[in-house]
Amino acid sequence: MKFKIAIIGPENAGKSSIMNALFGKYISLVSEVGGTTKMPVKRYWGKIKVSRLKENPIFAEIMFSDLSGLYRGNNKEAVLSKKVLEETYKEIESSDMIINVVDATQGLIRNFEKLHHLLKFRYQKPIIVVVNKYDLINDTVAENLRNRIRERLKAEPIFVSAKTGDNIDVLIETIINHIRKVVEC
Ligand SMILES: Nc1nc2c(ncn2[C@@H]2O[C@H](COP(=O)(O)OP(=O)(O)OP(=O)(O)O)[C@@H](O)[C@H]2O)c(=O)[nH]1
Ligand SMILES: [Mg+2]
Repeated sequence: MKFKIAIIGPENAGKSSIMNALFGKYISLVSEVGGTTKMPVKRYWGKIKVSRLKENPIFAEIMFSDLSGLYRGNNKEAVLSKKVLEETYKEIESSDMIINVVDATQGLIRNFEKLHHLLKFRYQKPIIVVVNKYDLINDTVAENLRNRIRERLKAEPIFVSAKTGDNIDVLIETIINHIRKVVEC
């Protein structure tokens, strides 16, 4: 079975950097300028065994899709061209799971709070919340952000740094556990 994971988040949050960290190689263009990723960058990651039955093994073939930043800060104006926006939404809709990336230096953005709820409740998408750029914030800011995400999104965030590689192993483990849970139920 195929299993597609979409990486969403605001412009410049480090979505492509996370994609590259997950693959351990430079797949998706990274730059300090917002709006770098245009069309979805889709790659096959690998397969994992999702059924424990020896006589009937089932494998999930995992694809990641790194998407364009949907918003710039709290700006509600569309920052994408119609074609890019359509492709981005198509990817989100057809995905089996979402990674919602929060930029640690920006905090939780209202637009993404709404999108998170829409995807979770209307589209029934399992979502992993990742706070990136962990290396740029101190413990107090991290604790406040963790509490805010728990309260607003009812989710337990994973703090990572795509730049230093900090906690990317935890993210990979969480992704795999989530896939097993989604597939098994
Ligand atoms: N300090 C730090 N910088 C990071 C981290 N992750 C990404 N960056 C930097 O943040 C900037 C944006 O990174 P990208 O990976 O291109 O971000 P993106 O979300 O894909 O951006 P768009 O495609 O433009 O929406 C780059 O300058 C990265 O080097 C991180 O964990 N820590
Ligand atoms: Mg990008």
